[in-house]
Amino acid sequence: MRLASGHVAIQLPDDEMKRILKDFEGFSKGLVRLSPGGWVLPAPYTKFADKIYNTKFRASDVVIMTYPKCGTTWTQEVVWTMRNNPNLDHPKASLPVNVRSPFIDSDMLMETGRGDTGQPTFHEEMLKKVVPDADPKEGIALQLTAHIPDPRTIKTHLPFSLMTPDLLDTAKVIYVARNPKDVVLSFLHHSRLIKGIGYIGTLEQYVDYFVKDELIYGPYWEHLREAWPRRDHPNMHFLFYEDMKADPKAELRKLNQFLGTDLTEEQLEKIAHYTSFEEMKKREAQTVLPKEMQSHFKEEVKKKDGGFYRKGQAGGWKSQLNDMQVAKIDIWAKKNSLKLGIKFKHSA
Ligand code: PPS
Repeated sequence: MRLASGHVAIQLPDDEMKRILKDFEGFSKGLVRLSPGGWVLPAPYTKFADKIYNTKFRASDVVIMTYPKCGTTWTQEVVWTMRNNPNLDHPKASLPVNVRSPFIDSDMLMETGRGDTGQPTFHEEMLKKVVPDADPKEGIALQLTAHIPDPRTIKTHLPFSLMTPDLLDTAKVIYVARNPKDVVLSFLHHSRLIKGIGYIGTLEQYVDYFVKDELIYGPYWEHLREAWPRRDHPNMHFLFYEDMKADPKAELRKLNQFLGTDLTEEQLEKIAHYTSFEEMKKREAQTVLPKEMQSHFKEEVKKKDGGFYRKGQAGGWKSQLNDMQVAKIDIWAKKNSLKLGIKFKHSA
């Protein structure tokens, strides 16, 4: 199938899908691989791809673009708060992050994870509140994106090539990158927690999926390769998770300039505290894992390994990956990071 972006989407062959389904129980609707780029995405992506690609962005939009688990939600909360809630008194601040700041490509994931009861899902209910006459089949996230008031803060895990080519000339983009060794552990946890992914394999196998570019939204390095050369574009802000972790206030100051929000030092100080790992974790049950979504995640994984906010560390991989896993990622990372000229903190 040819997409508006010019990519061709092909269903993964049966034998490959069979192998993947043994480890990822949630991908029952299949996966597609796009050419060029090798992007791996849930098969329902093809239903929404052209609508996402043809989305009209506005000058007041901020798009937060990341490979999964690189600090998207943190950045969404920081940016939404800076632009909409600078004095921390907004009445809707405890709504789910993805309702205030829609995840434009998430319809394919909701499709994949859609449940068992036949009742309207939590997201469908949320959509009805914002857009009463919307038809959820046309895309919940897409319609939320179209209807939330300006200024919009939009999340995507898609790379530049799957978004409209004039994105950067129209809207502001914040690209967030994170050390792949922490990403793999965070993504592993997420893949076990969320039933729509339903990963039941080992860490060892998951590292293999990662370095073979078989996880959704990958290849990881290709995602970065499309963003890194654009880092000096005036509408682009390139952010490292590790820098936010080391000095959130300094990164918020840079964002204040980039966004033109003109916040005071005191406001930035309060927002840095409000968006710290500990504070965001306290709001987890409202903003990312509301009880209405309980059927979408595995309670036993949450109890054992943590919820959406797992550890929130930079370099946490050092106590969790063994030498063999580190070596596999190093070989793969060295080849790619040298080519790109990008360096991550906490790499060794
Ligand atoms: S997703 O599902 O792809 O949108 O996930 P994403 O939000 O990109 O990444 C989730 C990881 O970011 C951590 N996180 C934070 N770290 C530090 N400070 C704050 N405030 C914060 N908020 C989220 C979150 O805990 C996930 O990382 P891990 O390593 O799994 O803890």
